[in-house]
Amino acid sequence: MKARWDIFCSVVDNYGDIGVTWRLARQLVAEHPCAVRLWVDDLRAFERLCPAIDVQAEQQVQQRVEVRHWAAEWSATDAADVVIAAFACQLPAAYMDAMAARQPTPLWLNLDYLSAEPWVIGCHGLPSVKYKQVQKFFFFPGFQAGTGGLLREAGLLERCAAFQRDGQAQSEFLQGLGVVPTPGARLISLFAYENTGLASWLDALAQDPAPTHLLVPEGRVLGDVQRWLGVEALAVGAVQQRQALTVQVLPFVPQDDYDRLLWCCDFNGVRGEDSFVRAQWAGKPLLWHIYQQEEDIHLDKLEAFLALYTQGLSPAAGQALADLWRAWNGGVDMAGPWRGAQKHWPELQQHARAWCLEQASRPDLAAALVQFRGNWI
Ligand code: TRH
Repeated sequence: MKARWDIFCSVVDNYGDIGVTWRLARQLVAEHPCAVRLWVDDLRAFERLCPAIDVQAEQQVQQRVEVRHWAAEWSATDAADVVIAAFACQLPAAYMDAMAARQPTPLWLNLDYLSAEPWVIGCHGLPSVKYKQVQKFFFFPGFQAGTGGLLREAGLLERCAAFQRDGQAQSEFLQGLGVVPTPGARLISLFAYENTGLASWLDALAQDPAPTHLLVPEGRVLGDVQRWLGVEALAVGAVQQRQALTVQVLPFVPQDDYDRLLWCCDFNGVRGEDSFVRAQWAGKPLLWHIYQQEEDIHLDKLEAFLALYTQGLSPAAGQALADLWRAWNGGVDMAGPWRGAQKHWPELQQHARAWCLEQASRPDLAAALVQFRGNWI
């Protein structure tokens, strides 16, 4: 019999919360004997990643996942076998009572934010708070053994490799987005938050002898792009050229298409949590714009990831990559660090592939969750 899972997602900011939970829900139903209800408080944010969502529906099925609107007014419902509170969201009080009343007691997990910090290994799987007799556990995604791993669907790397080998499939996909890259141009995607360092990077790309086609999905960085171009507005589909740099605005596409975009590009600027992981699965060099947190604690996370990721790179290439990422996240001049990274490009490319394969050799997060439950029972 299928185990019943409830995943609760409160959309706090941006698309990471829904991006991660939607991906997890789909994978659990596709690859494990699980029936999943995904409770989401903001269906409009969800719609951006999954245009089939009916934002008015209290209840609907999408890709075999039962999607429930998590309304402010909670209607009584029974508790599932496994309950996931994503990113420490607060469950409805009545649902917590339903959990406590249920026999057998459900497994209650907090799916935490992704971090490469070493303490994560020691905290993954530990008991957290208790509600009546229901114990909550920490579940930490991560990059190392002893963590919950990363979301990675079955066959993902194979699909990516097949697409990357198929020039025609890539051209057709890009054409579908209105993109016809200049022959020989380096293709870069850019998904980022506002960034004061952007102008210096775009200057460097424009002045580079090699052409670049920069694809910018609609979103927060667009204002900075617009200012650099000196234009009033930038609508989806807009194409602007400055010297060697072509800039094109893309629509926000469904999650699976966003993967294809990352797979097509030579270099991907990503942000937050989920796009950051997807860019790693693309096996291409990447630039991470980390989600800013109070008191700059995100910088510790950045350094922790860099410490792991640069292992296996030569000291010079590791330094160049770290300089680039630090400049980007500091919002400072990118021209020098960008040119510095260019000198190590073949090594950075090879390393991105090796990192991807190394990460893929670990159990994926959905499998780890199912395993955790198996051990708990
Ligand atoms: O949107 P984000 O900035 O989300 C953030 C982070 O997760 C951050 O850690 C968290 O604290 C904060 O939200 C609340 O970045 P992220 O995580 O990459 O999520 C973006 C999602 O949007 C991801 O699932 C990919 C998806 N996406 C598309 O589906 N289509 C697109 O065209 C693009 C650009 C993104």
